[in-house]
Amino acid sequence: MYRKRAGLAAAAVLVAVPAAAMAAGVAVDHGHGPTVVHDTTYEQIRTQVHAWSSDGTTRVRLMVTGLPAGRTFGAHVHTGTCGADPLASGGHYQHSTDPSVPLAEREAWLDVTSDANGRGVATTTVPWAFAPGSAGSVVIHAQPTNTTTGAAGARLACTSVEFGG
Ligand SMILES: [Cu+2]
Repeated sequence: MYRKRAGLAAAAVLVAVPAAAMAAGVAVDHGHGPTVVHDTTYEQIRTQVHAWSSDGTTRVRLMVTGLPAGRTFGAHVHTGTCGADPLASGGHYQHSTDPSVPLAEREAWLDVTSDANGRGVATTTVPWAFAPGSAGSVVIHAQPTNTTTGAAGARLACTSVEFGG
């Protein structure tokens, strides 16, 4: 009995996860932005990104305010962090490059539709966790995502998020 409790305590110290996250068994990542706006038409937008991972499943939520009303914008998790160059955020994060798996299942897409007040929320759940250091931002694009190619037009704004800790 005593030995078992001691072992658990040692494991908790080694992992060094914050107590609140340990209790829920969930890792949480945040981003508030946008970090960089690439199109000055969108300078008034505000973004929040939250990601929760547990047991190999990850849920990502993008909240945006200040958008033009009633439009859908493509949005994805990208590999790099945001920079002045719109391409600094890199390509789409791909958990797998297996072409037999649909793109939408191996990338994290967060296409967001604005309401009459210019607010939008998008949530996606994927059956994997981000590899630490391999996903660094959420990019909002000018067009809805083409589900075959993943393309979504110009990069409007970028929010840096350290996915996977
Ligand atoms: Cu994208």
